[in-house]
Amino acid sequence: MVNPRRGVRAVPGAVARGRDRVTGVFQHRYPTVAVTGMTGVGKTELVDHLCGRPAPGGTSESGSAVMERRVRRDRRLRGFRFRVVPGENAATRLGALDEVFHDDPVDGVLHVVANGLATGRRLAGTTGPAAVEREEQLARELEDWTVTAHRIASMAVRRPHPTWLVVVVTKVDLFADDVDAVVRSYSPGSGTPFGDRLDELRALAGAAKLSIDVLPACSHLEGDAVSSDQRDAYLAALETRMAQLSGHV
Ligand SMILES: Nc1nc2c(ncn2[C@@H]2O[C@H](COP(=O)(O)OP(=O)(O)O)[C@@H](O)[C@H]2O)c(=O)[nH]1
Ligand SMILES: [Mg+2]
Repeated sequence: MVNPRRGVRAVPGAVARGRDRVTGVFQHRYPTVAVTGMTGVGKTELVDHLCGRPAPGGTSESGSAVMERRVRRDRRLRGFRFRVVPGENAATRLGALDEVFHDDPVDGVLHVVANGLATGRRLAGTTGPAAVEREEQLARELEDWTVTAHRIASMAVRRPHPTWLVVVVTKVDLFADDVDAVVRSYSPGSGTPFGDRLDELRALAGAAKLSIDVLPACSHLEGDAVSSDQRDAYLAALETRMAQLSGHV
């Protein structure tokens, strides 16, 4: 069999430049998606579901702190590349944010939040230590979002084409009766601190440069508040929206 790439590589000059252009087109045919959010919100499990398989080995393949994952061929988001940014460890995290939002900017962003339930505690005990811990986690979510939102804004203003952001409100099995209200609290114009920062981000980037969606999700079921069909429906809706946003339908 002839290796077409090797054949082209042997030809210098204009043809080689043409090849670079073609390679560039090929590389950009499938969207890249940054996955951000603090540790424990559910980034890894969400990406496992979207890719159709668990993480290979569990460590970074690229030698950086960013964990690269590609969607399986038979999936709706075939070819999509996810670049998961670690939520903890300030130094590597800032480098990883630079990588996905500056050095090699992504096409879209999934920012994952969990309604203050990064550790997975149920909402049931709304008094005492659990409630305090949840308040702390909500504050950390907000801090994490503030750092990330700045990076997204500066990426969006620099680029000629629009960027998309989906705020993924996950772990909805832990607050199944409140999903709509919680999704609203993470939405633009909601008047919450998170919503205010979204509004600022949109004002900074410009509405034409940045589209914002907020979608519920669930990638793991604790108890039976959410059925597995319902979970699959949440994930399917998220995939459909990402495909639309990427013109990949
Ligand atoms: N109840 C519930 N737990 C979840 C969900 N998604 C993830 N988790 C759990 O939350 C913890 C952190 O998830 P992980 O994906 O490792 O978070 P990451 O640190 O953001 O990558 C794990 O124990 C997961 O099983 C969900 O939708 N519902
Ligand atoms: Mg993880």
